[in-house]
Amino acid sequence: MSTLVEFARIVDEAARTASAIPQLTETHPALSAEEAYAVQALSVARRRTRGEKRAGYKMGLTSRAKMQQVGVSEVIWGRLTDAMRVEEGGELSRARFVHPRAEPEIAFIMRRPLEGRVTAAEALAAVEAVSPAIEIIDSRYKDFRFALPDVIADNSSSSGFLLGAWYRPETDVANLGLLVEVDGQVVQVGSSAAILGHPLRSLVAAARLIAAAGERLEPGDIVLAGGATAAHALSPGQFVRAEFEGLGSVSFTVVS
Ligand code: 0L1
Ligand code: MG
Repeated sequence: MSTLVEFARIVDEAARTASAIPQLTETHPALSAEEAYAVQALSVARRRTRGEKRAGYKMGLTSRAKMQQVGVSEVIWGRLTDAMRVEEGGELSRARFVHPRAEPEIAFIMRRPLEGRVTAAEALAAVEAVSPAIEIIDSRYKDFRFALPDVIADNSSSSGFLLGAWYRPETDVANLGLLVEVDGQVVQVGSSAAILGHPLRSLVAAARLIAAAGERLEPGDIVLAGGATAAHALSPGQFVRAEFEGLGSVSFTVVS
C-alpha cells in the first residue's frame, strides 16, 4: 500500500506543478490496472484535501481514433473536480499543464443516481441534460507516452473541461457531426457516433466501471463521454473552437 500512496503523491505533484515524470511502470512493470485505480483514488483524495470538490467523471479511450493515438485499447475512466472546469469562451493557461491537448466530447449531467449494470434506457432516465463539451487532457508522463496502468494512475489524463449550453436529455446525440477549429482552420472532423457508437453507451459503461470501485454516479455529477476525434496539441495564442451539429459551439483561447 505504501508504494501506491507514494505513486499517488508522485502523479499528484506532477499534475500540481505541471512537471513531466517517468512512467511508473518503468520501475514497477507489474503495476496492475486495479492498483492503478487505487493510485488514482489516492491522488484525487489529495486534491480534495486541498479543497477541490467532486465534479463527476470522465470516460477515456472511447473511440478508435483515441486508442490509435495513444496505442492503448481499453476504455478507462477518471475523476473530475471543480478546479478542472474552464469557463466556456474563457482563457486556458498553458503554464498549468505539461503538454495539454483538446478533444471534442459530449457531456451528461445527472439528475438521479446511477449505479452498476444498467440499460441505455435506465441511463437516459437518470440524465438531467446533455451538452457539447471539450476535454483538456494532459498526460503527466514524458512525451505523452504510457502503458495502461500508468495512464489510469494519472487520473486518465484528466486536467480540464469546458461545457457548452445544456439541452434536454432526449436530444438525439447518437450521430452528430462535429469539427474542431484552431484559429479558424479545421484540424479535426468527426461524429459523436465515434464515442462507443453512441455517447449513451459510454454513460452505461461509466455506471458499471465506477461501481467496481465502490462508487456511483450522483445527481449533479458531470460525465464526459469521451473524445470523438484524436486530441489536438495546444500552444499559447491559439483560439480553439469545437462546433457540434445542432448543439452550437464551445471555445477558448490558450494563453501563456
Ligand atoms: O480522454 C481520453 O480519452 C484520454 C484518456 C487518456 C489517454 C490520453 O491521455 O490520451
Ligand atoms: Mg477525453
